[in-house]
Formats: sequence, structure tokens, C-alpha cells
Amino acid sequence: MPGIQEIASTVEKGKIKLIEGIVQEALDAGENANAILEEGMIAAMGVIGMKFQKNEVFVPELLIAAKTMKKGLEVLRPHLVSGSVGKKGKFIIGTVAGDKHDIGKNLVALMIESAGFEVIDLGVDVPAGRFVDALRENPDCRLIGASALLTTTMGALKSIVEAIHDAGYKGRVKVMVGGAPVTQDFADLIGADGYSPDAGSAADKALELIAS
Ligand code: B1M
Repeated sequence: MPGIQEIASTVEKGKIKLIEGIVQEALDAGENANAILEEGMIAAMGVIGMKFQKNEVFVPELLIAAKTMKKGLEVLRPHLVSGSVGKKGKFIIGTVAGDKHDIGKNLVALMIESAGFEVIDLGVDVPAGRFVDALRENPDCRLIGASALLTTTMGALKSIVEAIHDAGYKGRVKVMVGGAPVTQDFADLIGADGYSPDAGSAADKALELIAS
């Protein structure tokens, strides 16, 4: 049976045609879905990111690894999401303007859905105004999440918080932020209501914020 190490190496090498079969085989053999995700796929993206930093791989390799991970995630999805989708209310999520990274955002969306929310995914490169429009289209929504992966796009998180406050939603709608360069201090600085470092804790934070 393929182990977690083989899954990691398949993502890292971008063997897109093999990933679905390998993940399915591991699941069939009783491997834990969260371990496949965390220790296999997410770990592989960390490795490829480090190689990119050292100029050992380039953007096309990042892209193919990302596509491979997404394909593998499709197989994992039913094993990560529970049956109570939508009971906790709506959650609008997107990656900020200027930023095309969506794997982390998609994982957060998956975990939030799994925690019982109906997720409205605005996609990537989402301007602050689009979050406000989505709130107007979904007046029963009480939670928004925004993801930023680049130090150059972190500032867009602040624009989103400001746009939501300026549109009169302060206090009524909570804003959660996250992404690799984002910290709790940064979230506090820009006036966000919540921050979490990873997808699992993002779901816990969302539940905490709607209860408060
Ligand atoms: Co890009 N990229 N990338 N990239 N890329 C990084 C982020 C980078 C760290 C790589 C590096 O140099 N080591 C670097 C950023 C440096 C910086 O700003 N400090 C970088 C760069 C520089 C770039 C480009 C500028 C490269 C170029 O063109 N020269 C370019 C920018 C394009 C743009 O966005 N405008 C670019 C492009 C790309 C690809 C398109 C090729 C591809 C993305 C494909 C896709 O997403 N569909 C890509 C990839 C794959 C990466 C790395 C390798 C992997 C990102 C990833 O998916 N990680 C990344 C290096 C790395 O992360 N080590 C890198 C796995 C994912 C599960 O983790 O996204 O962190 P992450 O999400 C986590 C948490 O952050 C958190 O939970 C998630 C799950 O646990 N989280 C939240 C995320 N959002 C949250 C929201 C929350 C709460 C938690 O609440 C709402």
C-alpha cells in the first residue's frame, strides 16, 4: 500500500495522473484522511516552497504540485467533511486582491464546511468591495474569512476589515484572517475579530466567533 511518504513525494513531484489512485489506495488500506492531508500533502507543499526559495524549482513546478494536491484533495474531501453542512449559518471566504494562492483557503473552506457552515467561496484575487457585495447578497451571514499568502498582499486584509466596517457591519459581522505570513499581532493591528494559523483551528475559531 502507498504510505504517506509516497503521497508527499507524488505531490512534490507533481505526478498529477497518479495522485487520485494513490490517495484512494491509502484510504482503502485504512490510512487516516487527516494524516494524508497534513503529513502528506501539506508537508509536500512546504518542501516545494523551500526548494522554490532556494531556486531549486520554479513557478511551473509550484503550479503542477498545487494542481496535484487539488486533485488528491478531491478524493479526500468526503472523508474530511461531515454531514451537518449549513446548520451553523453562512461563511463567506476568499483570497485577497492581488493574491492567487487558493490551496490554504480551500482547506479552510473545507474544514469550516465540516464544522457545519454553508461556505460561500468568492475565489481568489477578491477585491474588498466584493466581500461587502457578498454580505449584501447574504444578509443572514455573520462571518467572513479572508486569506493572504504574500507579504505584499497582507495589507489587503486591512482594506477588507475597513470596507466591512465602513459598510456598517462592524460588530454584526465578524472577520477572520489567516495565511502563512499573517499573525495574531497583525490581525489585532488591523482590527480583525479572529485569526488562526491553520485550517483545523480556523473551524474552531469560526465556532467560537459565532458563539460570542
Ligand atoms: Co507562491 N509563494 N507565489 N505560488 N507559493 C509562496 C506563498 C512563497 C512563500 C514561496 C517561497 O518563496 N518560499 C512565496 C511568498 C513569499 C512572501 O510573500 N513572503 C510565493 C511567491 C513569491 C509567489 C509568486 C510571487 C512567485 C512568482 O510569480 N515569482 C507568485 C504570486 C502569484 C499571486 O498570487 N499573485 C506565486 C505563485 C504561486 C503558484 C500560482 C505557482 C502556486 C499557487 C497555486 C494555488 O494556490 N492554486 C504557488 C504555491 C503553490 C506556493 C507554495 C509553494 C505553497 C502554498 C500552499 O498551497 N501551501 C508557497 C510556499 C509555502 O507555503 N511554503 C508559496 C499549502 C497550504 C495548505 O498552506 O496556503 O499556508 P497555506 O494555508 C494554511 C495556513 O496558512 C492557513 O490554513 C491553511 C491550511 O492549514 N490559512 C488560513 C490560509 N488561509 C487562511 C485563512 C484563515 C485561517 C487560516 O481564516 C480565514
